[in-house]
Amino acid sequence: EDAALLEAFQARIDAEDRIEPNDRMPAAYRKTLTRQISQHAHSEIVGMLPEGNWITRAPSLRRKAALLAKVQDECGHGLYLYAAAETLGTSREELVDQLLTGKAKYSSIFNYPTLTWADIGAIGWLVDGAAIMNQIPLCRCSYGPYARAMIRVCKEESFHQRQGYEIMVTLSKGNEAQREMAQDALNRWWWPCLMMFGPPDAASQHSDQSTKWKIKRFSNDELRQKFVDATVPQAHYLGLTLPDPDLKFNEQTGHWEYGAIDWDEFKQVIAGNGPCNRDRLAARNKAHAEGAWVREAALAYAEKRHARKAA
Ligand code: FAQ
Repeated sequence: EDAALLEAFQARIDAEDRIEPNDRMPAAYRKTLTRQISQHAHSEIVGMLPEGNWITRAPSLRRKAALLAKVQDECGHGLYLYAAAETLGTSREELVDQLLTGKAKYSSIFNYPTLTWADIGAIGWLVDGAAIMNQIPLCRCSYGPYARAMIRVCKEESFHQRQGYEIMVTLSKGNEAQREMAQDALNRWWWPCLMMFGPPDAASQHSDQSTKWKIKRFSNDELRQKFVDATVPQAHYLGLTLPDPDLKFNEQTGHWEYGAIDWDEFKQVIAGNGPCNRDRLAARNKAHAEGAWVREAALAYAEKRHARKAA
């Protein structure tokens, strides 16, 4: 790519200019953003599945209405993000195809099962909590359509997080069985949530370039630490114990230090071998196949209208 373009582009980035769809941009910038935004979209869509599993079993009408709204929000985020990714030149059909054929990644976290109602609390509290930590800085991402999408998405994620934490508060103030259910959910979701932030900085292949291009404003490890620091006191407020014997507060740094993350587990999940990877892809493929008639009908209708206008 020509050096003058790269230099002029970097100067715009350094000046905190927003890059818009019709602007000239390096091919690698387009590629890495298409990758990140589409993976993010896939995560929202696949992310509907673990929680969707509990809509019919929510313990009250109020809980059901909130969960239903949350899962619908996730669908909206996915569609919003596909639209943002499309502004970079790859069609939504192609992006969805990459998900359905297993070529594209989506967040590792959605390959874990939701075994009890407390998992709905833990997902809202921890998974959405982690998502917000990662997405607030993306509101200042250099690519305009992605940054603008994140503003609305973050507002909704913050409702999701509160919804989840409130479930955890209710369960942890409940009877012994409810407290145990809350603790068990925390035990199972804690470590996978720390993995959501991606590999450690030293192993993060995209970080340097994405930081230079101001796609990323904080490193994977920095965001993970912010999440731990924000979340540990919340767990203590609930009277729950974090499943990490090495967790300790460092008075000097003011940070909570955590134990070693099992990066082998992370690699396995990303490679398609997590507890639910096969189920998740099968569910998305089934839904896509069952929706074929809707896409065909919409297309036929559009063609008919077009023909009528032409006549
Ligand atoms: N899972 O070089 P890096 C949500 C991949 S929140 C799977 O560090 P990067 C809301 C990475 O893609 C979840 N793969 O990469 C919700 C790359 O592979 P590639 C979605 C992961 O891009 C809540 C390789 O590892 N949020 O959905 C993961 O600089 C509740 C090397 O990594 C976003 O997507 C992982 N956890 O940093 C919905 C946020 N981590 O592409 C429903 C936007 C890394 O070369 C219910 N994304 N990989 O094949 C980002 O901020 C970044 O892409 C990172 C990764 C931070 C995730």
